[in-house]
Amino acid sequence: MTIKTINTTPYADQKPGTSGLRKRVPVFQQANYVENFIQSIFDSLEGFAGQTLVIGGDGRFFNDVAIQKAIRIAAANGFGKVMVGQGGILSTPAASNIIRQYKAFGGLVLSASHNPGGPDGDFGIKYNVGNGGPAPEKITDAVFARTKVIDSYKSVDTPDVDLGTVGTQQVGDMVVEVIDPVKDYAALMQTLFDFEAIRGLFAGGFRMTFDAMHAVTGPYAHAILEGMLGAPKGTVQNGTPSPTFGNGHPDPNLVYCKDMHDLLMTPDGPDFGAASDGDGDRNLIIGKNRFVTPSDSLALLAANAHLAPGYRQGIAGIARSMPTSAAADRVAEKLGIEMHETPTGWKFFGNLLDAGRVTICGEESAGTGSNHVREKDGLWAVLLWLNILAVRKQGVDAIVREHWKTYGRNYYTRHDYEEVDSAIANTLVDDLRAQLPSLPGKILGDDLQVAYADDFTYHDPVDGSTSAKQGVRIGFTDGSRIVLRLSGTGTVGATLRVYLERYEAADGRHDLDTQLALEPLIGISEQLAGIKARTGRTEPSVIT
Ligand code: VG1
Ligand code: CO
Repeated sequence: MTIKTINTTPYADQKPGTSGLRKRVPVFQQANYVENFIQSIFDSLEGFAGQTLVIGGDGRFFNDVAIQKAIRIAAANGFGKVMVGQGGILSTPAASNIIRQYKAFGGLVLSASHNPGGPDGDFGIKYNVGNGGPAPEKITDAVFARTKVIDSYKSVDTPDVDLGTVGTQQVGDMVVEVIDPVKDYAALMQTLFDFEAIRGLFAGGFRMTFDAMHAVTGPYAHAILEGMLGAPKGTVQNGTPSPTFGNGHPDPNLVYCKDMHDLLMTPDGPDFGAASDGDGDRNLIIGKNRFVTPSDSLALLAANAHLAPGYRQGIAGIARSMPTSAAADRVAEKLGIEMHETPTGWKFFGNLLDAGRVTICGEESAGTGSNHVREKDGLWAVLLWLNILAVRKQGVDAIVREHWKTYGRNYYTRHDYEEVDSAIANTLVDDLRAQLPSLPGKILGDDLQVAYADDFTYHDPVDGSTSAKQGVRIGFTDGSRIVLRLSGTGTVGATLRVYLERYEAADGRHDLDTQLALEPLIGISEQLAGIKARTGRTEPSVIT
């Protein structure tokens, strides 16, 4: 088999964001765009000769094309084996598990997650390291530096690999093993949760609806919920992955899952609703008459994890991304365990999980997970919820209310302004940063006093690395908080995210409307940042 070295010219825009490189599909379709990026990843790594690379994606448009390119480049660069999901499918948490279980060198996850797919939608490529988690910044920085100067890539001349059948094939000197995308993941879930108890729950008439959003969790949810756990057929909706996600937007939030939300608010609706995103790492949880915010869900899962067999010994610690509400902090405090605040993006949890300092992690963006893999995991969260419901024999609403009565409630919302002009968004953030030193001590709104105002810098306690400029935080003396940052996953213009939080004590009022409860903070954020005046928007594009 001859290895070809093909000349190429660099692209200037291949900087990985919060979770890999994400661009519109036509950008990825440019000559050598995929090749340059994948070769730059391999050029930034050492010691993979003869080792295994895992490849899988969420099945979106262009997945099949990119996988064939990735396999050829991997063969030409000297990997010994590629493990790829049948049909090119692996959810992000399943890919993480395969990397860990088979001690692979690393993996390529082909996904733009919750972004829409299709010829005009988004595509993405992310590299995960040997612990199964997203590459740390040290590697993504090296990859970006390499993309700016790359002048050739390696490939082999072979026909496309047949991804339709499980089994092994040969590409040059490299073995390609097509694997069942669901089997190992389902087996892992079985070690963590009390499947017997959950089967009992369904057998007792518990009614659930799960929306796979035409994305990657369909096959997993069919196999686990309807197959292994005995949920009635039809529990899983939109369960066949489609390259365009059924022309939908596979983001499990109250905008794109509004119908499910409304169903759960009706008296004869199901007991429990859940959804996951394009690549299967996010989760939305809605109980009968109770939407659970992702920040609350993290706190609740941490407080109740010991009810599931995999966490019976208790949890070592909790980590949350900085914009995530402090609800989990109160649980950690009560349990007397470590609590960590990290920048946005799952890659920052890896070191803490590897060091055994935390067991459960979460983000306000509907991501929760544990040390079972090194990615957030949508179905894992759903199964842990089901395990808790089965053991506690209470509904979601009752459990949430009890939690608030014990720990207090962190009212929480996020306002997104999408596709804002980048220059305007950057100036807005710069101007806000400039105000920060003058804010502490000031009274804003009617009566809120600023306790601190800074741009978050993270010091990784495990490897000592520092990540600066991770988002503006303005904290108030009553525990309220405003956070503002620019998204690192958008593909057009800038997305401005404003995160608002207010704490209400255990004996306080837990039944306020969230947007009303946070109105004073919404006003202050507007006063400080001038979002409406600068962007011309009258309201956020998405409220979660
Ligand atoms: C967003 C979320 C972040 C999440 C990231 C990847 O990033 O805020 O919490 O980790 O998406 O999730 P950003 O930079 O746009 O705010 V996923 O499911 O898109 O891989
Ligand atoms: Co995702």
